[in-house]
This record gives sequence, structure tokens and C-alpha cells, in this order.
Amino acid sequence: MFEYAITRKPCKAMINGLTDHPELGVPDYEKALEQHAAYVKTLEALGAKVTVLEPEEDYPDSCFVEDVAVLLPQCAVLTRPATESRAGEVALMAPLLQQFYPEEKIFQISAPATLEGGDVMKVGDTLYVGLSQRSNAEGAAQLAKYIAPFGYKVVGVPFEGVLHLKTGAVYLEEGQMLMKEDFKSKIAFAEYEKHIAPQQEDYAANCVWFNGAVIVPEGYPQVLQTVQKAGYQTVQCDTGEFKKIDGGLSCLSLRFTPAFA
Ligand code: CIR
Repeated sequence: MFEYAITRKPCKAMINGLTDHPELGVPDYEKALEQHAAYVKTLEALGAKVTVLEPEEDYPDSCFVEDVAVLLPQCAVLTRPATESRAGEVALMAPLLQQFYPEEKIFQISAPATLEGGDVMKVGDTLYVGLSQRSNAEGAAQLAKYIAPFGYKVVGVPFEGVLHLKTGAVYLEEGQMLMKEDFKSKIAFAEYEKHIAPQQEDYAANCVWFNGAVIVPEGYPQVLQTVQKAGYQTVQCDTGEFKKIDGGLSCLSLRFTPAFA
């Protein structure tokens, strides 16, 4: 169960957010604010105490807070985003984490490593780390070093075709994963029950398990049905404006329960 979530409102500069899909158009800022507010309400309705940080105009992608930290009950690891335009987002998050974790339990990924939280999928005491254009082997190795004393191990998962590992696959707890069709042959995921997001709905492979329910992006009826059939209560959130800059449901929040509260 998660007790807390951290989010950051999108800034006006989000219209200049990084994207591999310019054909989807430029985000509508007002709509994005509405979608973000509804997302926060959804997390609250599922029992989260949500911190909503103010927009940061110097960082167009700063609403995607998932990428700047990996939060476990026992420790927090600040990441090192691979793109220059996002590097400064980490320092914006650091002071807030000190409210939840003692200073000696907050670690920092450093050069030449790169790591983004969207590439980190926690399954019990295993953290699968996508080896991607954003997260490298050195990033996975540094993460492994910091979290090993707390009983966690890291398994690297090379992939291609999407931005982050969790763009293509997410853990729904209870031994079940939701993933894009082409992720299902990954050896690392062999032991899990797999639910597939069909190609025309592959954006919705990025759902969020939160305290027993699964948040599904609005507008993906097949994935919605698949998740319901898998036995989950579902709730939908429209993330259409964030999709235009490659953002999914999970990247809009950090979800965690520190052991120190
Ligand atoms: C980026 O390219 O970094 C942002 N436009 C999107 C980040 C999405 N984050 C995520 O999937 N965890």
C-alpha cells in the first residue's frame, strides 16, 4: 500500500516538452491543468496524501516527477536524467524528500550514470531497470549498490521502441503484469502472468496500480476491460495532453510509503 504521492502541476512551458510524437500536436495548457487536477483527486480518492508542487517554468517536463527519484520504504535515490533540459529537476525535488527520509538514507546517482524513474519497475524486492536511451548500465549498477543493503536487487532489461521501461510494461501486483505485445517475450518477465495491451492501445500499457485499484488512461476500452477481467477495480483518468509530450499516467507521480514517518 502507498501512503503518499508527490506530483507537480504542469507549467506553461510544457508546450515545449520533449516529445518523440510531434504529430500528436502541442498540449493545451488549460486542459492539461484540468487533467492534472483530476489525477490528483483520483490518487486522493484511493487514499493517498498527495503533495502538489507548484509549476516550474524553467523545466518544461517537470510535471513528470516519477523520473527524478526512486522511492523505497527504506531509502530514496535521486536520479540523473539523461537529457540536459531535465537535469535540474532533481535539485528541485531533493528538499521535499528530506521531509520523508533521513539525510543518510537519500542517495544520488552520479555521472557517468544516467537513470530515470520511468525505467524503474519495482516487483517486490526486485527492481527491473530498463536499459534505454535514458538509463544506462552504470545507472542500474549505482542503483543496485545503494539499495542492496536494504535487500533489493536490480535486473537490467534492455528494450527499444518506447521511451521508458514502464511505457511498455507495468506491474499490477499479485504476480500480474500489463504490457505491450512486444514486451511479452522478455525473459526477465517469464514468471509473471501477462496481460497484453493491443497495438492500437499500447499507450495504455502504462497504467498505475494504487492501493488495490488500477488507474487506466481514459479512452482505451480494450485495456480497461483486460484490467477489469484480471480482477481489478479500475478508475480512469484522461492524460491526453500529457501523451503529446510522451507522458503517461505513472510519470505524473511518485508513489511511496517511507518507513520513517
Ligand atoms: C521526457 O521526454 O522526458 C518527457 N517528455 C516525458 C517523460 C515521461 N516520463 C515517464 O514515462 N516516466
